[in-house]
Amino acid sequence: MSELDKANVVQEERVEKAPRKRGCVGHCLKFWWAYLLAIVLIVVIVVPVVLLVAIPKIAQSKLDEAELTLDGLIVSNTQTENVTIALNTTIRTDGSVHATIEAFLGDMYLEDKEPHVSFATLQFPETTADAFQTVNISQFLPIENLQALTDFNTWLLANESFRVTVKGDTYVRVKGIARRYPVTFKKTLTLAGLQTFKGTYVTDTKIALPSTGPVFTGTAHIPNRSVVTFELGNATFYNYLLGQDVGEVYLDNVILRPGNDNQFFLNSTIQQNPVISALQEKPYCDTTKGVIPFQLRGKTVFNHGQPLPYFADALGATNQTIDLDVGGTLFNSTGLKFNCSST
Ligand SMILES: *[C@@H]1O[C@H](CO)[C@@H](O)[C@H](O)[C@H]1NC(C)=O
Ligand SMILES: *[C@@H]1O[C@H](CO)[C@@H](O)[C@H](O)[C@H]1NC(C)=O
Ligand SMILES: *[C@@H]1O[C@H](CO)[C@@H](O)[C@H](O)[C@H]1NC(C)=O
Ligand SMILES: *[C@@H]1O[C@H](CO)[C@@H](O)[C@H](O)[C@H]1NC(C)=O
Ligand SMILES: *[C@@H]1O[C@H](CO)[C@@H](O)[C@H](O)[C@H]1NC(C)=O
Ligand SMILES: *[C@@H]1O[C@H](CO)[C@@H](O)[C@H](O)[C@H]1NC(C)=O
Ligand SMILES: *[C@@H]1O[C@H](CO)[C@@H](O)[C@H](O)[C@H]1NC(C)=O
Ligand SMILES: *[C@@H]1O[C@H](CO)[C@@H](O)[C@H](O)[C@H]1NC(C)=O
Ligand SMILES: *[C@@H]1O[C@H](CO)[C@@H](O)[C@H](O)[C@H]1NC(C)=O
Ligand SMILES: CC(=O)N[C@H]1CO[C@H](CO)[C@@H](O)[C@@H]1O
Repeated sequence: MSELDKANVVQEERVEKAPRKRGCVGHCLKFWWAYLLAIVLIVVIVVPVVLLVAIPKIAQSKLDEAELTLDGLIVSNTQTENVTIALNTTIRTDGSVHATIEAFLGDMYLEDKEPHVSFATLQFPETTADAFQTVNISQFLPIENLQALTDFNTWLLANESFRVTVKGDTYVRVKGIARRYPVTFKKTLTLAGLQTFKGTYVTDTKIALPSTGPVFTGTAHIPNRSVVTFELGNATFYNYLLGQDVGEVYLDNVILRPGNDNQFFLNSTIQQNPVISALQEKPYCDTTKGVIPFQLRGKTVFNHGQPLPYFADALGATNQTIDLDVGGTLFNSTGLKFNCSST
């Protein structure tokens, strides 16, 4: 590019710039109403869009990202028509938003059972969006849907793990903004189930032989796999031996707890003949050395005289196998020893 050309370019630029400035002033003065209109439009449309659309969206997505964990669940004062329910929960967020989530009613239901029917409605207190906070709830709960509560107990009892959702409509207040924004609190928790008390064993077994029939007693050790504490009371079970109903098993004053070796006195009536014939059958007469598997299935649950169908029917939905050393107990208690029958 020659010197002259460069000068021309500079010249051209100058020539072009000057009228633009003048034009703007003129333009601005001439179209001041257009600029005013633009500012008004920003105030009237953009600000409300931020306030009404963007913030609620952010509030909802921050709430959706928050994590809820259940640290403890206690069901106590269990009566036929009501219970006291207590939950200790932790809510974790990224802590980036200064907001308050208003108190709300949260419905709890089994996530994997359709249709979704609430088994408990809990009053969740006002919370903040802090990075870490514990929310503990304790409330009296009238049983509004017996079937839903029974289903929850059944799943808790039978499954290795299962999912529960807490859902409620509430409002979020963001610091510095007067408006409250509607949001939906919806969290799905995965809870450990009791696996039909798999691993229960009975120690200190004894057999008494009163005229009314054999009475088998012992100490039941029930594993605690879940975070739940349940006040059951007095539970009665059907007792099956090789598919045959042979008596009843009683567990008194049962309060199931986590973080505790759940030990209960076990008392049962068992019919003599089916047990004696089992003791003479293979594999119980040789391989298992008198240890026989029994199936227990819930029959009734009474707490201080009140029937608790939501526990009884849950315990009645599945059979739980426990191995009892009947042969050894009988030998220790009575000196009787049975051999394999020849037939
Ligand atoms: C909640 O935590 C408190 C304090 O550790 C404890 O006393 C209470 O039993 C817990 N409740 C539940 C439902 O886990
Ligand atoms: C709870 O239920 C029992 C019956 O199961 C009833 O007698 C009692 O009055 C109920 N308690 C309340 C506070 O409603
Ligand atoms: C809730 O219970 C936990 C124990 O699980 C306890 O550490 C915490 O202080 C309790 N929080 C409130 C707000 O009571
Ligand atoms: C939980 O247990 C119930 C009852 O036994 C069963 O119907 C259901 O499919 C199980 N659900 C899961 C998620 O394991
Ligand atoms: C429990 O076992 C008994 C005896 O084997 C059987 O009749 C019954 O159908 C079983 N019940 C369930 C729910 O599996
Ligand atoms: C065990 O059960 C039998 C039969 O119901 C009953 O007679 C007995 O009193 C019970 N024993 C104890 C210690 O509960
Ligand atoms: C369980 O039954 C026994 C004997 O009938 C009774 O004394 C006790 O109060 C009952 N316990 C509960 C929690 O109902
Ligand atoms: C029977 O007695 C022996 C010796 O005291 C003991 O080792 C065993 O555990 C007892 N068996 C039962 C089932 O009580
Ligand atoms: C089982 O066999 C032993 C030794 O063989 C014998 O002493 C005992 O009497 C037998 N028991 C019965 C119930 O027949
Ligand atoms: C399976 C389970 O959670 N077991 C717990 C039961 O409670 C004891 C404390 O008594 C814990 O050590 C176990 O981990």
